[in-house]
Amino acid sequence: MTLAAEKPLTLSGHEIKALVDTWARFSEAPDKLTRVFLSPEHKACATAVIDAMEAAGMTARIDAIGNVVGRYEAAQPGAKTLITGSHIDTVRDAGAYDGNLGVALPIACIADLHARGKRLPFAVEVIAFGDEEGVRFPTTLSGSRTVAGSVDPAILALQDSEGTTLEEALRHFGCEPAEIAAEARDPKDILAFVELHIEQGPVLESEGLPVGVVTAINGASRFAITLGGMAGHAGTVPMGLRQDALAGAAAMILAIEARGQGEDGLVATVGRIEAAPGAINVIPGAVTFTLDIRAPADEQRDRAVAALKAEMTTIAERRGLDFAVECLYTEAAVACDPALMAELDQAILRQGISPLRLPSGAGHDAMALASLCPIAMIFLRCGGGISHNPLESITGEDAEVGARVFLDFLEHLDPGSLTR
Ligand code: HGY
Ligand code: MN
Ligand code: MN
Repeated sequence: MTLAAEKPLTLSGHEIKALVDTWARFSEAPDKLTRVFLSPEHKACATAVIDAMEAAGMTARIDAIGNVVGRYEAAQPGAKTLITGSHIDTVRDAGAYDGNLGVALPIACIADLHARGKRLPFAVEVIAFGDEEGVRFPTTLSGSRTVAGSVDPAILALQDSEGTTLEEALRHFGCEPAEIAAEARDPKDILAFVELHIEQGPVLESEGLPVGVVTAINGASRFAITLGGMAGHAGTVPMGLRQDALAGAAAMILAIEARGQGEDGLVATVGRIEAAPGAINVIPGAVTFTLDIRAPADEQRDRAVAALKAEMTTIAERRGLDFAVECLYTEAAVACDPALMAELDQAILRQGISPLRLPSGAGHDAMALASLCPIAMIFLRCGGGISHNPLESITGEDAEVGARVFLDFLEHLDPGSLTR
């Protein structure tokens, strides 16, 4: 189903939710939603997003890094551009609304403007970023960093688990990597980046509010930790003579958990672990596991990383294990722009809702755009605060409130009122 441009969008939240639900069918598996960067399902979803953008009166294209870029021109040529959007790649066995709602909802708002023949004093770009989750390649935010002009060309050589490089995947997707640098926006042309995203936490639901205004986004670092021990016979090697890489990893994982539990605001997660050779009767000789660590303040996160590296080194030495830590990604905490937050407060108040301010524990493409322009985020309530889980849910009613707030924000925004 695409948004019907001939039937002006009534800002139906149910239509927005239904659009996201149709995109959820583009998955690598029929029984769960998994859509990784530059996959066939990413391409299929990108095509459906283009259809929705064009039905809403926008021009749309796939850029050199695989983002979908929809554009709704301003009333006057030469005006600045406000960028919005979010990501359409997902984690494994994902919920449907993480990222994707932040693409469908602005498209619905543009469709409403288009149906009324209304143009704004600025252009609007809705971008469906292709790589926010960083599931396929050991990097992330490559789409938003490309737009911000901060992407590292070295990522082209990164390989996925099949050995395909990001460059090969881009070419297969129909992109020309040599054109990535030219996708960087000129800061003087950009007004702001405003992202709508589900909260992925329980605060709005506990406050009985459909939307909220984000104050800041926690910084995050991701690591791959590799342990080398000695594979051996499970029946013959005495416990005291083992160099068991998996038991060593277990000790480290408990130390990671204890550090996160011991500090307010700090969160630390081991999301993936692989042990080799992986036979029931063989002492694991090699283990790789991931660490995702976040905090509101960068110095708190850096202190925790340094302390954990020291603890894991001690554990490795005590157990006779080789130990290596590779940083895959790090992104500083970013603050949202006060002038934009105030505008969003007003838009929410005009809908008769009290504007709650809240931080984001989750990372977002907005972190990467913060180096280009002022950023802000609107959070939408999600059921039980559940996310990164197929039980993730929203209501059509809340989607409609989100669309009314975002459209109101767009129609009241005076480009001259924004600093920077
Ligand atoms: O990990 C995150 O916070 C985001 O979902 N990529
Ligand atoms: Mn996510
Ligand atoms: Mn997300």
